[in-house]
Amino acid sequence: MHSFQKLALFLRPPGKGIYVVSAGPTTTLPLKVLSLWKKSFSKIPKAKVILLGVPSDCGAGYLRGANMGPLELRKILYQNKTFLKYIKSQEVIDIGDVITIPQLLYDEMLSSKQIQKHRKYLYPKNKAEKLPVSPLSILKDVSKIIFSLNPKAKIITLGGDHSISWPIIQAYHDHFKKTFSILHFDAHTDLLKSRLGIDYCFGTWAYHANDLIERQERLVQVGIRRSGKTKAYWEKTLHVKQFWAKDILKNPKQAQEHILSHLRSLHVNRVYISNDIDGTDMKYAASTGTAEPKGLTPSFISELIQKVGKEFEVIGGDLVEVAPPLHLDHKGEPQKTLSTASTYVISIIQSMTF
Ligand SMILES: [Mn+2]
Repeated sequence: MHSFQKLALFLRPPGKGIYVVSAGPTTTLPLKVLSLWKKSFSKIPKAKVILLGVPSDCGAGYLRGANMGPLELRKILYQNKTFLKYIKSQEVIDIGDVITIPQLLYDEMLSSKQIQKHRKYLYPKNKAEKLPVSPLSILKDVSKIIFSLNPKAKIITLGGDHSISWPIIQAYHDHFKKTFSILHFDAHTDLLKSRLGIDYCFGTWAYHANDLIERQERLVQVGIRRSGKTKAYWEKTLHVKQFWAKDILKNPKQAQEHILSHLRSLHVNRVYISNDIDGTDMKYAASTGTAEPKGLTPSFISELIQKVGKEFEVIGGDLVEVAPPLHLDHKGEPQKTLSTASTYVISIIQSMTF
């Protein structure tokens, strides 16, 4: 099957990726966005940055809602002048959402009989083809298709919970076989090997990514403040590099320099940026599954992303764990979280286009 045919099966219009049976989200994006999407696949070979939504929160903790991230974030982005400039110039194209059956995570969790059942719904005309059915598995294939159509493309993904970073990182690694580091903003380490028997979820993706990039302090975690183990434990046992929030807050400018000089010391030019919104202090972003106080400021994170973009090649990035239905008892939410998150999306796009 041709790449474009596959994309047409794997993707849905922006904000419409959640596979619903009857009632779905009551609001949608402007028709203009949907008509742009129709032409977007043909523009993949020449685009600089490819925006992709993954409305999946099946890999999250017990508070869900990150599956609404791609739709609600785009509502803000498509009103932002800087973002619209990128879209108009076609430097950034929006190829829509990965089709997501909300109860599924990745195909290895399913029996072949069960996979076959889902194929009947997802791909009624192509049900005999061995196509993936779960959001993480589809995302991996979509990433591979994008890299083969355009090896220079940089994918920015709107999550979804943090598990969505794993298939993109894995696809990049498998396709290019090149060394890269990961700049990871988060309140948590996400370094469990497995959680409740699940290998790939919001609490484990970083463990596997760290192994994939061969450790050596190439996984750089920034903003950590809720962990059952110490910084020394993680750094010693898993050879990651961590910058905890409490140390950063003492002198943010100096911390930025320390993080940049660590990245330089790796002698790896390529950086993937994974931005969990809970790395940010909950004052600015409470609409997320595991919001934490005493975190980083949005300006610290945006500035660092931009500085990294000026010095390194940002090969891909994501913004995850934005859960608009959560913590609405916090004043100004979810607007505050969405506006903070949209600033990050634009910073990541800028870092990819310098
Ligand atoms: Mn995370």
